[in-house]
Amino acid sequence: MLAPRWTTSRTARRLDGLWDFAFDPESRGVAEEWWRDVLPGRRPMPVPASYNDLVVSPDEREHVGDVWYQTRVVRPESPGQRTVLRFDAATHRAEVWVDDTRVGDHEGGYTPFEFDITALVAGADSVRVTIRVDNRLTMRSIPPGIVDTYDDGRRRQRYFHDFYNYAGLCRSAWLVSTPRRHIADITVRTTLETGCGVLSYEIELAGPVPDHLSDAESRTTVVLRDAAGAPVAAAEGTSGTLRIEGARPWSPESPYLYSFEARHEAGDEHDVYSLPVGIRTIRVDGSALLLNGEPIRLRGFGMHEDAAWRGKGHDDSRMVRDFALMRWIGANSFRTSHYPYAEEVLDLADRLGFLVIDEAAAVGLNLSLNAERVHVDDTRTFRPGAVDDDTLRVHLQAIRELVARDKNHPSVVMWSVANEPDTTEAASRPYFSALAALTRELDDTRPVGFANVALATPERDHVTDLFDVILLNRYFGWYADAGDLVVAERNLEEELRLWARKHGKPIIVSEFGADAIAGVHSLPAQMWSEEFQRDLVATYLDVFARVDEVVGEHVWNFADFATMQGTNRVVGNRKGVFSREREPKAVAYLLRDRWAAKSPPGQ
Ligand code: BDP
Repeated sequence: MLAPRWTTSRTARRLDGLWDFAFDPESRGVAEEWWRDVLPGRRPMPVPASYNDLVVSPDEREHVGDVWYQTRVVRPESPGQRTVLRFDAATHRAEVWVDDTRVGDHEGGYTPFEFDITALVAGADSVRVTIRVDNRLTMRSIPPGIVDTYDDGRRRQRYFHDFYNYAGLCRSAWLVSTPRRHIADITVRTTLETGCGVLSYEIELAGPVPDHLSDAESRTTVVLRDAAGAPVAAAEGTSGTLRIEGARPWSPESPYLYSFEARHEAGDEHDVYSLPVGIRTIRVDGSALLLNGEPIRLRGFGMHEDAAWRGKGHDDSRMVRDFALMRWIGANSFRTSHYPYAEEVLDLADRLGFLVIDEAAAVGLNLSLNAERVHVDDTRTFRPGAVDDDTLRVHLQAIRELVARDKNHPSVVMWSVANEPDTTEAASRPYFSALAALTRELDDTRPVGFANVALATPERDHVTDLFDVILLNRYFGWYADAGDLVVAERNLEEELRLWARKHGKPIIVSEFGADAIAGVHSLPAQMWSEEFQRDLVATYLDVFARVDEVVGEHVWNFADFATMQGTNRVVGNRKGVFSREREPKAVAYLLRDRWAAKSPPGQ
């Protein structure tokens, strides 16, 4: 799915700003057809932003169910073109109307969706756009959750993951116009042969072919330009291969981007779309991970889209600060834990040379892990009524949408299909076989993995052999061996060596860390202090340096973040190397000492 871009044939207008907004605590909006008029009790709400921290009533913050957004959109400048209404995300599902017409719906809170509204905007100066956004998580959503309804009708949302269920229109909305016959999708794949970059492409066209058009009058051409805009290769046709002699490969040291320009001409009409492209390869060889044929080591973080007030609302300022801090500390990589991030984040990762593990929003497929927090009588996860074939269908669709959106980003070097599922259950195997098979079918150029939970040790796990890399989330010294770094060090090393022996695949420790309240100090180091967090991270890095199969270290987490309230969280999760305000804790200086010397020059 192509990101909205202005080109000579297209416009892409952000509809961001203050929209009208209303809570619908009694779920009356659909029956009362709220899309037909101004929203009852409307109030202003910014887009993009999560609404939760912008309200002051606890009931509204913890609202479970529908909210409604509405705005008026002036019709596009270019009549006669195709007009598309697009949402970069609506968390977690949405239904959309233009004036009185329902245009469609979408499931899943972190991937884009769009509707062709050409017929609805023709002839009108402006239209009313209304969107119902539902934040409920159920056993049929990704991520899963449970909604309880009390006798008085109040609802409570429970979920199995450790970040706050921020909701709403957290990313941009767009009005896009394109020619009717248009470029609907582009897929590029790159390889490197000695001294030569090879780029294969496929272009999907859609829309009506103008009347009486001969084949000769309809043509598709592509040009690859270097960073200075000079053409370096060209071809004709909707699919083909470009060879680029002396190509500059994309890497963290040199994130060189070409521009792939596709042009389709159909009689008098033409459509142009331009895509940044990095030429690189990524593959697993034994227990090594190779970028452009050379072993690469990932240094960085699991992260969250999270900040005060905006919640998960995309914010270029926060994003730029986050990347600046990652560069300062010497990181070259991050995981989009635990959902696809705004595509702007991947665009910037492409430009700055970060290696991204791109994760589907399948976090919390594990009913036993949080049993004390989210009680369920039967803690088996993979069974009818819990995570079952219906959940799998939603999960597979989430992966289709993830790959469709992100397949062309050079920064994306790996897919993660889930975080901490209960793979100790034999019943998880068919479920994970289906995920691995689909992901490979959609994209055979990137390794596929999932983040393994501590309880699914090499002896107990049922699925790791289905994947290319081993991603491990480990908390020795914190949830296990609490406070004892001597024992933690031993247990960590022993387990890593077991994984290495059993599978002979690259290992990325995709989470490790400790909570530290910024400003709390202790000597000798004790849990929750900045010193303990620093010492625990140092211990892990020492172990990783001794185990050859470890090719990646992602500290949990980049910054403190909001979670559900509870006795094990002190106003959120405090495992950030940076505070929620993005200021460094002591561990940040340790990481900078260990990492920055290894990071690319100029970063
Ligand atoms: C892991 C989860 C992550 C949590 C982290 C923690 O993958 O989402 O935030 O532990 O407990 O289980 O801090």
